[in-house]
Amino acid sequence: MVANHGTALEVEGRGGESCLCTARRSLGEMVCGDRVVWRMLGEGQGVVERRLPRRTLLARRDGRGRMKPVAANVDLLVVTAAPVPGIDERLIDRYLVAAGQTGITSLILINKMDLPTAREAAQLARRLATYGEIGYQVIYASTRELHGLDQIVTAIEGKYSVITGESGVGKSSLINALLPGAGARTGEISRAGGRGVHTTTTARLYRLPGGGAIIDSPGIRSFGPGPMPAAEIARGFAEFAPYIGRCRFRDCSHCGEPGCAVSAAADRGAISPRRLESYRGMVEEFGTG
Ligand SMILES: Nc1nc2c(ncn2[C@@H]2O[C@H](COP(=O)(O)OP(=O)(O)O)[C@@H](O)[C@H]2O)c(=O)[nH]1
Ligand SMILES: [Mg+2]
Ligand SMILES: [Zn+2]
Repeated sequence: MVANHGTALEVEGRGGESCLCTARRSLGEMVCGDRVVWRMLGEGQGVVERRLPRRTLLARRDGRGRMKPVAANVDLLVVTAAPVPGIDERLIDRYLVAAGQTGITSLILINKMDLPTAREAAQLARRLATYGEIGYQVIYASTRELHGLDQIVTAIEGKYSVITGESGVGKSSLINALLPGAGARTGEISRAGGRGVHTTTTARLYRLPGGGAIIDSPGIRSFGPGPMPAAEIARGFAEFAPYIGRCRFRDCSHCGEPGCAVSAAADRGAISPRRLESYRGMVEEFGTG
């Protein structure tokens, strides 16, 4: 499924033929990337008969605490951030945990690298070095100056990816830079808030020329995964792995218990204290014990 327009589902066949289908309630909540069995009824119109099982499902909590699907069946999450509107590592960490939980690999894309000075860029690279050290690919790019795009193409080629991140970081601009003619709508940064005005309202899947596809998603200011046990959140922090099971208490949540091997590792700089802080924030907010 290419896009869910609410009253209609836009689907695409193997041959690239696209079709608008009526959304039937019995199908349940449908999301971009869903694979469906559908039938053409007339010119560009059809009906979705059923949804196939999902290989992965990236979901988030909405303001009311309900889970909202973001994208289905993707292999790769491109977590995007930019010096404008600003980089929030805790938000990045949340995406990484949510993706890991459903079996999606993540990479981090820092866009708008035409904005910082060389000195600021070096500072930024130092600030984000942890991600590279723990095994995430970090790509620095500028969709405006078409810089770093070759690395992105190599990373996403042949895969199904979803691009997420705050509004205004340049997700839709990236789609347009990768796929001239895609026509993804982009927004000017509003002077008041420094954020892009709402332009992408529904997620949309774009096919890549070399196979695979990329899903553009609307910007969400605060991303939260669903409730999960602390141990599962900890699994989303790959660098904790060598210390798990080495704490004094078997059910240690690494939130300040005595004899905690994870805290000790942070104290001696073997893991980033900033990441531990981020983990603890998530346990407080989403942890179920
Ligand atoms: N300076 C700079 N601005 C960019 C870059 N990429 C996108 N923008 C601008 O950022 C704003 C938001 O872009 P958009 O693609 O709509 O962001 P989205 O909300 O993440 O989809 C637009 O004004 C773009 O022109 C970039 O690499 N450098
Ligand atoms: Mg957009
Ligand atoms: Zn511990």
